[in-house]
Amino acid sequence: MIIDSLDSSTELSRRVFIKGIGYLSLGVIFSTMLGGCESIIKQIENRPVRRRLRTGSAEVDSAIAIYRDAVQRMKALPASDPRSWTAQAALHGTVAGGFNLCQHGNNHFFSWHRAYVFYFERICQELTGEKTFGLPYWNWNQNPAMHPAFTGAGPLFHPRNNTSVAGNPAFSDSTLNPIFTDNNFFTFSGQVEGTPHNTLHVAVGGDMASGGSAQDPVFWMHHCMVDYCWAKWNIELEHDNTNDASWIGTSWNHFVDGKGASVNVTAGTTILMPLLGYRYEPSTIGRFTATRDLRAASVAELNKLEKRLKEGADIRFDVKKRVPIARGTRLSIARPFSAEVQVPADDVSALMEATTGREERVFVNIESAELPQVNDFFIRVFINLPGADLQTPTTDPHFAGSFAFFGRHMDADGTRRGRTDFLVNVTETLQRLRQEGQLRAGEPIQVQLVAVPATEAFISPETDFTLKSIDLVVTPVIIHPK
Ligand SMILES: [Cu+2]
Repeated sequence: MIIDSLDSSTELSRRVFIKGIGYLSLGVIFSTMLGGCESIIKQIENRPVRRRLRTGSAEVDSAIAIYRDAVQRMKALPASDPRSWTAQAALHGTVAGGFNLCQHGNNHFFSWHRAYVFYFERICQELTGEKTFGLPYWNWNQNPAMHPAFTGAGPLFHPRNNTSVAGNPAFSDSTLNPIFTDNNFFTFSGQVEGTPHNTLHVAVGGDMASGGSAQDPVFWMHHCMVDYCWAKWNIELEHDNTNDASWIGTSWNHFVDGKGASVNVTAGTTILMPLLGYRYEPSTIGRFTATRDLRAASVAELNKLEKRLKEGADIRFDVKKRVPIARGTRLSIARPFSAEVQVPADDVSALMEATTGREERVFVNIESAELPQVNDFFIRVFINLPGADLQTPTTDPHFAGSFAFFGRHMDADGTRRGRTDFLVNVTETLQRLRQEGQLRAGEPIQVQLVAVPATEAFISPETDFTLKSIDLVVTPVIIHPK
């Protein structure tokens, strides 16, 4: 407990965090943070601060200057040094070779990338001598245009297709609000990955849309934001992570610390990183405004928080009802796709109840049998709008959401590297259409998919691929997890 260690030795403060499976390596990881004679509270106050990238802030300008210096120093290291720019990017993948160790399309998307960004930050701190340096994050919801430090000439520049995601619905409040309201760890993670995360990679384009994405200096600001999404949801909005023992105990040994020494880190450890290893400057995402900074928390509050983070909750992805819409369909990106299903009366009432009771969520669940050969497009999902096409605005009441592909389907070793199943929350769309009399019991429910190019036109308009299934799924809302 934090409170126990306030007036105790460093040894005790280390021991506190090593109780239970998955937290074993914390003492080692945080030892430099927890060393010395400062109180834990002081140490928490002095943790690196990750700030929202923006112009007009001297603190952010100084973080950018340190980052620029770090990038130059990493680029100057030989590729044989595991801390070099090339070696760090290669952990994720390479442009030529595709994806490597990164976890996408599974439940370690958040945890693996948190560890990846954490040790990258440690390397930046070590190489620049700036021990309290915190990576800034690109809050694409509040600041859809890329920070100018990345677009002008210099070490932070990289060739890209787009430097702004303004107007892209994947980063809008109406997309992000329901995602951040979702208190199920699995569906939250899946939606953040498939929608804003994948879409940002595809929208920026160039290396960012490939396995070599971490070659682009802006990758780290994007993944710092993805990490902030998880931290905001978990810490500020007080939703719980899974307490599944195999999830907590999953470990990786391919990261290195600031000195280049190998570390072993578990997913359980990553849960405590935003409490003990760094601190986010809070900012707004959708309707969720910036809450109080953790720095202002009392010892008792931190104590409680640490306990809650470590406990997690018994969370599963339960599908209460599944209504199949389509199976084994060929999707051609050049043409809008529409599938309809005559939903049995009972199923319709179940769906209707689900959307009125607010105790359940309805998702369109799309599973792709493969990842497309090119990924320069997003997929928009509409309900009951047979004429939906590229011209249909995302303000149309039938528009439900969007997602993008990112990753490679299968490696030689059979490991899947990419998300092939997507969840688009259609609860509000169904409610709206029902109110407007456009969705009645006994009438078919249709799902339209429209591919939208990330740039002016598709690279290969003839691209097509197979969707394994399109379903409507109903999941219970977690009210009191435990
Ligand atoms: Cu990514």
